[in-house]
Amino acid sequence: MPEIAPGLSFSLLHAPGNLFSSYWLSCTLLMIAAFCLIRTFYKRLDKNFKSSSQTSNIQVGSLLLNQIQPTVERPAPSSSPAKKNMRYTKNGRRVKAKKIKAPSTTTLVAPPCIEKTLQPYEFFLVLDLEGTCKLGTDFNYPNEIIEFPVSILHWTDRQEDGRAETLEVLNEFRSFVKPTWRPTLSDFCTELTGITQEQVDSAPHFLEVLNKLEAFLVKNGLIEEGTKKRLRRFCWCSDGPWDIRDFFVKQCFISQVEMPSWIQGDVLDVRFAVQHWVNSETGPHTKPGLSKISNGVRRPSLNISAQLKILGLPAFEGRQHSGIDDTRNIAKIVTELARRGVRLVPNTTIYPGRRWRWMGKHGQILEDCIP
Ligand SMILES: *[C@@H]1O[C@H](CO)[C@@H](O)[C@H](O)[C@H]1NC(C)=O
Ligand SMILES: CC(=O)N[C@H]1CO[C@H](CO)[C@@H](O)[C@@H]1O
Repeated sequence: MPEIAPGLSFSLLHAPGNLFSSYWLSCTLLMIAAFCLIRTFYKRLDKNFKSSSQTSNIQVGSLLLNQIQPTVERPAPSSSPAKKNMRYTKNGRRVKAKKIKAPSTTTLVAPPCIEKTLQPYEFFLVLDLEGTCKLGTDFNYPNEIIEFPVSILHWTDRQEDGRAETLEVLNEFRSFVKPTWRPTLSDFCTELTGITQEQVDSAPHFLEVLNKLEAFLVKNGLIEEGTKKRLRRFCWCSDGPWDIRDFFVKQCFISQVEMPSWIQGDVLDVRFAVQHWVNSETGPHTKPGLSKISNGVRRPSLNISAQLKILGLPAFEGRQHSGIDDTRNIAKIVTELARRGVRLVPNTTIYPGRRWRWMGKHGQILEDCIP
């Protein structure tokens, strides 16, 4: 039969009533119906597959995010508390930071930040000076430096583009210093700092300590021998602004020496940086440490112990107000800030020419003007 080949329209038009044609018509109709059914079925299947593959993509994405995060060892700046807890436990740290509440507006869809922070400085010189003091005196007193510790921190993973996150102690310097104006320590001072009269009596004077420190910086490749110019980009760090801004500037006046160029410049007040980090994590309305007004600037009052605690680090190691122990604990705080992706740059201006009322001529201390 030649009618077979032309198909449906031919048989409908030309073969009504014909038994054979009606057989083919039913067959064709059945086939069309079957085709339509199969097509609809596959369309549904395809739709389901597409939508399910989309959700599985999301799951894979978040799984990947969770898997990447701990191995990268650095939280996204606005990461969720869940991610943070995971990191702390992985690093075996106490999960103290639970106290820092993430703002309620934090969304879970924060993009993963796996890039290390750009760190413009190569080295960090942490120092925590101890000075003579009397009960009831403040930072306006002519304090003389009695302990001078410095801890050098350097990056172990700084890339060529300046990105880094891991700091390590490179070297330490420590010397006691013999005071000249008031060579006898008060009981209060010894109790506070743990520094004994014998320790300062047998210590070199400030100028000699400066020379030793200079030699130490030369040995570590930070300054040039002779010219004393900076060879590397380093930043001085201290807990609060007092060490260099007050103690060091006063001591230079008393010892009648110019402030060395290698210690001039802005410094990183670690306490201020920690407070800044806390505010950025919790929002500006929750301040764990009350701010104090100092020199017209709002300064946080978080002591070293409180900073360690808020960063989820182990408790203070050593003796509080011992210069070297304070320095080592501050170094840990700086290291932790770096690990958390804080850009470590100076945040405090130092004026080498700062003067106090008791400063007379040629390093003379005017006793009548001491507060
Ligand atoms: C540090 O601050 C905390 C809380 O503000 C306080 O309890 C503690 O006594 C302080 N420690 C020192 C050594 O001043
Ligand atoms: C002098 C200086 O560098 N100050 C900076 C201290 O840190 C705050 C907060 O990061 C900056 O805004 C200041 O410019």
